[in-house]
Amino acid sequence: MHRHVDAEGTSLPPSGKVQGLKARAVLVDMEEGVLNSLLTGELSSLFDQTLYLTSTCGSGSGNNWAQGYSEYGDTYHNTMCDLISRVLEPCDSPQACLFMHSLGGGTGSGLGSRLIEVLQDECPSIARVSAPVLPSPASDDVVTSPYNSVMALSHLLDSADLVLPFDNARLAAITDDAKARNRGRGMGTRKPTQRDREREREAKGELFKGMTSPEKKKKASDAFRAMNSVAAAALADVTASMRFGGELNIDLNELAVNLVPFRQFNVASMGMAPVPGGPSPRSIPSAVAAAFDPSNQLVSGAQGGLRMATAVFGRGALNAGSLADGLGALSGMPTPLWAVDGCKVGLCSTPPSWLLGNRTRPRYGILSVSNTSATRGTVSAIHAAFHKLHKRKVYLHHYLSFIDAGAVADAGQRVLDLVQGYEGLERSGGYPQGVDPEAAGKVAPLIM
Ligand SMILES: Nc1nc2c(ncn2[C@@H]2O[C@H](COP(=O)(O)OP(=O)(O)OP(=O)(O)O)[C@@H](O)[C@H]2O)c(=O)[nH]1
Ligand SMILES: [Mg+2]
Repeated sequence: MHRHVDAEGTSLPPSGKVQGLKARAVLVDMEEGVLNSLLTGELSSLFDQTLYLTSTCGSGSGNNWAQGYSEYGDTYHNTMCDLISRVLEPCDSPQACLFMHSLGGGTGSGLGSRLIEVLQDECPSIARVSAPVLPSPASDDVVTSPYNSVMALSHLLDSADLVLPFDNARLAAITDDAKARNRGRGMGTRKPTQRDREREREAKGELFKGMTSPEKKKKASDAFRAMNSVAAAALADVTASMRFGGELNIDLNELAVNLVPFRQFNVASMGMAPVPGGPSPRSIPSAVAAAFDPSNQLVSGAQGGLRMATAVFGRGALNAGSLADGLGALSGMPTPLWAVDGCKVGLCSTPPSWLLGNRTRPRYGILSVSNTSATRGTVSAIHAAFHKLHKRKVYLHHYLSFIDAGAVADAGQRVLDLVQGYEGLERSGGYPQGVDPEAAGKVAPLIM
């Protein structure tokens, strides 16, 4: 994930004392100002100042997936290939790439989808793990986000090996809870504050009403900063065994194999305990149980459903035995017979870092990753928002400047097929269409 470098940024051999680190990362945004702020901001020394892609006209993709995917995707195809080879060639054994992008706008969703496909074409053996941010109706300022989300998701279903989404609604709820907790107890008895009123308005989707543009920007960037720290903490857990030692290592490519029993169901949901700003669990079993609890999930409605595959990452002061005790929490979830033993366990000896909003560094932390049919709820909400616009052809003409109407309709159908695929899985007890449970050996009883 990093290169060892000296003070001048020149690469050093991977063994030996670490003097400095450069992320093996490529930064992409079609708005030049956004990239400049990263390359000159607090974290600038972490990035290679030559591994980036931006547009020379610098105006973004206009919140239009199709512009990002088609126009910028075509224009910058060769540049993307070049960046991929420059970042991967110096690696001894590259295994996986992690893509962090939003699905609501035009660049992260459109050019992001295209970049994953370029990697798939150029280096098919490298696992592609996407960690997209799903828009939340309450705080989203992009009216076309339902189109962008469906277009991007339909591509990720085919091009990513594993999709680990973050739902902005969940990230906002977690950071709001942390703030309320920090303000102290007695929430029920005190007068509502300005922030409480804002949360109420957020819930009704009115947060930005009546605000001027700079006010909106400031509000959104403060909120995003806190929400991004939750997403960063989860990704730090997922990648912990690539950066620190521990008893049981899980690489991203292994995760992508273990969590996807059927190619068409490649979306998994994460949960953490503690969440940033949340209470520290009292014991390891309670931490494992909390990591599967709805209040600690990073995607809405991800609990319940049929559990097809699970990974549990433990970090800090715990060992395989203490973690195994906690895994009893899984036994309450409906599971097809073939998935009963399907829990991948990772153990990293370094505890999670000091989380934003926590007074003390947790001694240990758990991250759960579950591939369950409950993802149906999230996917179906994305499809419903898309369908509301698409059936009336609202905003469609913007997309038709870059792609044809059939591509939009096909993407909607692809996402709807996924929803129906989950329903079929639940009906059959864990066998997708095309797999006959009788022929596969036994009818699958559910373990409840
Ligand atoms: N969690 C989180 N969500 C964000 C952040 N910035 C934007 N979003 C969400 O992402 C969506 C908009 O995507 P952006 O990333 O702003 O758009 P973009 O990919 O730059 O695309 P264009 O601006 O159209 O070129 C909306 O749903 C926002 O709510 C952020 O820093 N954190
Ligand atoms: Mg942008």
